[in-house]
Amino acid sequence: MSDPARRYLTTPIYYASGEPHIGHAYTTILADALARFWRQDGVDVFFLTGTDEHGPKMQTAAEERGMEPMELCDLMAGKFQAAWERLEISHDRFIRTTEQEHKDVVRAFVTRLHERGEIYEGSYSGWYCIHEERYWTEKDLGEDNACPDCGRPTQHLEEKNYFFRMSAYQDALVRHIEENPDWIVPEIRRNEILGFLRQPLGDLSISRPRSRVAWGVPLPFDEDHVAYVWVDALINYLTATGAIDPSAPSDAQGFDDVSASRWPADLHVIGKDILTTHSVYWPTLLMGVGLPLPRQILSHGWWVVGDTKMSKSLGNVVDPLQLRDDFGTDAVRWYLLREMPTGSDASYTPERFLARYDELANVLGNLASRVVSMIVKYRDGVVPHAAADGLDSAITETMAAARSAMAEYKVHEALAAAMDLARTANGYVEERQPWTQAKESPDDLDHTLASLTRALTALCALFQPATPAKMAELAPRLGLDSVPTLEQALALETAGRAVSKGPPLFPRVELAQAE
Ligand code: ME8
Repeated sequence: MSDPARRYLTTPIYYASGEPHIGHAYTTILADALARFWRQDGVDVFFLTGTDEHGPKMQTAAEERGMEPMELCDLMAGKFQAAWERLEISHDRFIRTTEQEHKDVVRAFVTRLHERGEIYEGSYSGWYCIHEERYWTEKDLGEDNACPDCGRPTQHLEEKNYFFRMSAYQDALVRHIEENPDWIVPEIRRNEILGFLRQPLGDLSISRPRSRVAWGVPLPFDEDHVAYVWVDALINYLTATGAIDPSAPSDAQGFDDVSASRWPADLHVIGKDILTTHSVYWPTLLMGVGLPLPRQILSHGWWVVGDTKMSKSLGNVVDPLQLRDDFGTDAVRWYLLREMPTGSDASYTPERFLARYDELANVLGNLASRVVSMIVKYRDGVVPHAAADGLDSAITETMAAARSAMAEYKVHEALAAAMDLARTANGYVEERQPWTQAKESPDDLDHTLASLTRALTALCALFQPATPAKMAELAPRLGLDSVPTLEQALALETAGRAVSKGPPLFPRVELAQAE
C-alpha cells in the first residue's frame, strides 16, 4: 500500500548528449507542479530528476566535440542543473548515472539477476540506432536501413550479448496491467502496451561488448561487457532511494526488503516515446530481481513546433531558457502546463504563447493590481473588517475542481479552473462597481474588498504549483508571510491585513519577442 503522506516522483533522466529543450522542460515542469501541489497538502515528496550519461551516443557525441566522455557529461549535467534552477524546479535530488553509487547499484542489480539464473549468453544480429539507443529488426527499417523512429541511419551489428529472460515475465506483466487499470495512464498508452504485449515478448539484450562501447558500467560477471544503457538508466530510480546497499554481502543488499526505503516509486512521469522501456523492460527487470513495481506511470504527449517535429537539423528546437529570459520563468511554466492537455500532443507557436501570456497579464495580473490599488486608494492599504463571502461558492467550487483534476494529473484543467476564478473575480468587480460604492455605500465597499482579498488569497494558492515565483511575489502584497496552502487560503482572516502595491506581475510584451 502506498503511504498517502509520502510520495516518490520521478522524471526521465535526460541524455547528457544534447541541450535541454522545451520537451525536457515540459516533463520536468509537469512533475514539479505535481510535487508542489502535493507538498501544499503536507505530503512528504521526494522528487528525482537527472541525466543519463553512458552509452554509445555519449561516446560518439564526446568524440565529435573532441572531448573526453566525462568532460562532456560534466558540462551537460551542469547545463541541465542550471536550466532546472532557472525554471524553479524543486527536485530533491539530481542523479547522474556516472556517480559511483549508481554504478555500484547497477552492478549489484545485474549480479542479482545473474545469480537468480535470469541471464544467459547469446549472440545478437540486427540493426542498431545509436540516437534512440535501440535495436530494430530488418522488417522495421525504412529506406536505406533508416531508423523508423528518427530516420537516422542504423548500423548492422553481430556480437555476443547477455540476455535477460524477459519473455518469462510476459504473462505476469499482462496480468499486472489488467489487474491495475490505472498503472499506466492515460488509457490510450495502457492500450498501446497491452497491444504490444499481444505479440510474444522476446528476451532483452542487456549488455554491449566493451570493445565497441567503452563508456558504460562493466558487468561484474564479465568485465569485457558493459550494461546496455537503458538497463543502466532505468536503475537510477532505484539508486536514488538508497534501498540497495551494494557493499553488503549479496544476500543482505536490500533486494528482499525495501520497506525502509522510498522504493517503489509512486509515479514515473515520462513522454510517450519511452513507454516501452518504462512499462515493459523496467517492470520485468524488477520482477527478475524480486523487487516491487512502481505504482504508476504517467506518459504524456509530444510537443511539436507548428506542425513539424522539433529537430536540431530543422533548426526549430524551442529553447525554454530563451523564452524564460524574454518572458520570465512563470510565463514559460504557465504556457507549457496550460497549453498541453496531459497525455495529448500540443504544438508550440509564438501566437499561442502570447495568447496564454496575455491571459496571465490581463486576467490574473490585472485582478491583483486593481484589488490592491483599490484597497490602497479607498482604505489606506488595510483590508476592512467585513464578511468576505461574496465569492465563496466560486472559490470552493474551484478548489474542488482543481483538486479532482490534479488527482487525475489534468494540470491543464486545474489551471483552467483557477483562471476562471480570476475571471469571475474580475466580473465581480464590474458588477459591484467599487468606485460607486466608495461614494454611495461604504459598507458594501468593505464587503467587496474583503471578498476580493479572499479570492486573491485562494488564487495565490491555486496558481502556486504553476507560477511559484510570481505567487511568492503576490503573497506579501496581500499581507501574507508566504504563499498559503489551499486550506489556509480558506481559513485565513482577511480583515486588518496590510496590502502593498508593486510592479505589474506580468508586464506587457510584444509579439516580436515571442518570435
Ligand atoms: O529518452 N515533447 O532521454 P531524452 C514532449 N535518457 N516531451 C519531450 C519531447 C517533446 N518534443 N522531447 C523530449 C531519454 N521530451 C532517456 C531516458 S529514463 C530512465 C532514460 C521529454 O533526453 C519526454 O519526457 O531523449 C521524453 O520522454 C524525454 O524528454 C526523453 O528525453
